[in-house]
Amino acid sequence: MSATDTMTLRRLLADAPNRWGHWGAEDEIGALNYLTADEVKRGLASARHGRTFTLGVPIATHEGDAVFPGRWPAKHFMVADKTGFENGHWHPLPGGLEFADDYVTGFAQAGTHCDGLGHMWFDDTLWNGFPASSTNGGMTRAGIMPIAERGIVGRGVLIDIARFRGKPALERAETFTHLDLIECARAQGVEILPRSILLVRTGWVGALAAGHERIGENYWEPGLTFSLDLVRWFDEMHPSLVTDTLANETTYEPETGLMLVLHAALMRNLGVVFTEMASLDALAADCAADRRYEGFYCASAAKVSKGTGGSANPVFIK
Ligand code: UVW
Repeated sequence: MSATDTMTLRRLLADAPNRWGHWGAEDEIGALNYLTADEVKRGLASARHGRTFTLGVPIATHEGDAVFPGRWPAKHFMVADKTGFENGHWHPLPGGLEFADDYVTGFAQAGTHCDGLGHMWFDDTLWNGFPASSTNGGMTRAGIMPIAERGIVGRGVLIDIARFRGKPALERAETFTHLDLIECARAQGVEILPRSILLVRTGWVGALAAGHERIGENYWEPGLTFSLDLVRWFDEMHPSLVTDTLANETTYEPETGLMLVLHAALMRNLGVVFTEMASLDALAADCAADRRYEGFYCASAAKVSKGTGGSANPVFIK
């Protein structure tokens, strides 16, 4: 590339695989099509002890939730509580029942959440070739609803990259590749099978919650980084991707400086469903203790009508 050329996603991904049309012109769930009934049964068979882990992060926390720059934390308001009954604003129901009621507001793309496949795009085209204009006023194509209706269910494999690298959490901008995932799985004694749901732990969400990392100017989180080989590996192995970072990938591709390249290469082009900001630390500690890194993964997103994403509280059963 000459100095005057500008790298773009179109150029970067010109030779990368693309699965538009693979499941028909109307498809809105992409690689979730790979999670068939057989995969659900494979997942169920991998649960041995019945130990259950919920992977959602708390929302509307007092300290302020971690959110990607440009978003703001969820807010929680009490609408009815005991004080309201004491000061006469509320009255007991016939029979004497009183109640607490509340209201929560926040970004669909915050907290532990799944992305609709149309959440990000380039060249005016979303997943499967849907026009970018279909996002206007609400997602009429490739929003969260079809994914929420389907659910994300199968054999989950925890890949604890942070522990593998001997640190509580990866550093800012630290990257890894599919080869690191494979190597880490091997060291853990677990196999990444085709169609596995990969839960990749960097320790980042835990570090943000503990205040060891902050979201500020020049935010750059650690994560998977783009290469053509990585995209081809996803296209051959068909995994779903769950991570404990805000965007499931390192923020900038180190070589080109392009931002969120895997949202384009995996989500937009291959239909890989992203679940972000999962809380994986407790599960990881348990896996390290018993050396079992697989189990039954079951999640779905909130059915936000025309939404770009929906919050989730995935369950992992070992
Ligand atoms: C960004 O939008 C940056 O990430 P997410 O996929 O959570 O929406």
